[in-house]
Parts: sequence; structure tokens; C-alpha cells
Amino acid sequence: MSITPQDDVAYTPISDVERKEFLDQGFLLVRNVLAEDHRQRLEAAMDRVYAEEIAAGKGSKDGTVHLLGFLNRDELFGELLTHGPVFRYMWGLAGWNIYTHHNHLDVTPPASEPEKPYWGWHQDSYRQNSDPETMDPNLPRPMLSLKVGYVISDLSETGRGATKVIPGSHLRNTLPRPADTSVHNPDPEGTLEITANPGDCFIFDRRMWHSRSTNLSTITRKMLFIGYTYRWIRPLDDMPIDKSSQWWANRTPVQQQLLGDAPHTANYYGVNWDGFIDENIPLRKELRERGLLDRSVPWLR
Ligand SMILES: O=C(O)CCC(=O)C(=O)O
Ligand SMILES: [Fe+2]
Repeated sequence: MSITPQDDVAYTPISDVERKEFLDQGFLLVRNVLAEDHRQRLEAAMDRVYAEEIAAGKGSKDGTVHLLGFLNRDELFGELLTHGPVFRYMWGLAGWNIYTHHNHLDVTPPASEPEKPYWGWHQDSYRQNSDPETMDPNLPRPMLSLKVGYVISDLSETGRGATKVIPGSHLRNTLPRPADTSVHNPDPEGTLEITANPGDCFIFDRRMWHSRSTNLSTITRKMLFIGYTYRWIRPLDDMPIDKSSQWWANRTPVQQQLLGDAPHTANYYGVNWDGFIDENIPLRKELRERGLLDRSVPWLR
């Protein structure tokens, strides 16, 4: 049983081995990031939000809820933004100039009908894969964002609707598509279905080719996803935050940064017109005070 305070965990640098694995594979499976009582409280909060969404008619026909911008729906979700055992990977892999542009709560009941053919393989972020003018097809696109998926239900067996990934595929700009996607096609070579226990998480580079899968089991799948990107990239979700709310007042300065707060638009670029980098950007300040800025890693400069 660890007695390390949450903050110390959050600011414990990841190892070179983990960084290398992430850079090579495009993802990391991290075990036991949620203590069981924490996981249960998160699940209870998810169940409440799920019921609210269903009552508001926002579930799909089979009872699936895919709620974008869920963080401000519970105190526990706001705290999850800087959850120590995971947050250390976020700044360790992406640096201090980050926030969440995209987050979703997913409840996927057992499929009510036989699986229809679909091709779900994609890299995240839509036009980010087309707009940047990197014309050399062999030059990998920039990562730009990464995402953590907290596993809340038991995904220890395949067939429970887990995310499928192709390890190492984040450096490939294309994935061959079957000629006919109206029929069932085999998964691409190298596919891995991420089986994991409740309380585990996986962290992935948004470029890694991945797909959802159908929940063919009798267990409802529950996941919480939080994406982190650079502060100079626009939000993807519509998550209006009431800054007069208790929820906002309860957020730490780092959490407020991670929710998109900034004193000035230029601040998103790390610019302080009186100097160059704004030393008061909360996460940068936190890392600096702890001696964790590192000139040899550009995103930690
Ligand atoms: O729900 C899933 O398994 C996949 C979700 C996904 O594509 C994503 O979070 O980017
Ligand atoms: Fe995705």
C-alpha cells in the first residue's frame, strides 16, 4: 500500500523505458491506476450520468451513451484530470502546454442485434490528418494529442467491446482499407484487442490506428476517455463551463489550465508579451518548482 501523496505521484517522472515503449508502440497499458474504492465511486458517478442521459433521450436505441465533454458532470471527473498515476504520463509525454480538448464517457450495453459489418479503423482528429502540409507520405504526422482510456468495467476477456489497436501503427499515415466494407472483414494484421481489468487504463497516441469493437458479451462496457492536446489547438467538444460554479471553484490552478483557462489568447502559445514564455502557466510553474523542466526534451523546456 503506497502512502505517497497524490501530488507526489502526479509529479513523479515516467521512466525512459516507458517513454521508449510509448514512442515505439504508440500506446501503454498501465495497470491498477484506480484503487478499487475510487473505481467504484467513478462507476457510481457514471451510472448517475448515464441515467440522466437516458432520461433526456440521449441514449441510442440499444441504450449506448457516448457523452462528449463529460468532465464537468461530477467532482470526481474534474479530479481525474490530474489523477497522479496517469497525469505523470500526460506531461511526461506531451509537456506542460496542454489541456483537454476532448473527453468522453462511454457506456455500451451488450449488443441487442447481431453485429453489422463496419470498418471502424481510424486515426483520431479528423482534419489534423489532412490539413497539415506534410506532403511526404513517409513522414509520420505529428502526434498532437494523446488520450487515456480508464477501464471501469471488466474487460479482461475479449468480446466485451474493448478498443482494438495496431501496436506501432502510429508512424504509418495510411492503413489499407478492404475493397468492400459492407461485408465482414478480418481485422488488419497485428490487431490487438486491449483486454484489461477494472481500474487499469491505456494511454495512446492519437495517430495509432484503432477501432471500437462490438460488445458481444453480457457485461455492460464502461469507459472514461480523456484526451490531452496543446493549448494552441481548439476544443473538439462543446463543454461549456460555468465559472461561477462550485465545480469550477474546486479545481486547482493546474486543473483550470487543463480545462482551457488562460489570461489571454497569446498565453495558449506560451507567450507573455512582457517576456517569452509565461512562467505563470500553472503546469509549467509546478514542474519548474519541482525541478522537472528539462532542456533536453523540447516539450519540457
Ligand atoms: O470506444 C472505443 O473503443 C474507441 C474510441 C475511440 O476511437 C477513441 O476514443 O478515440
Ligand atoms: Fe478514436
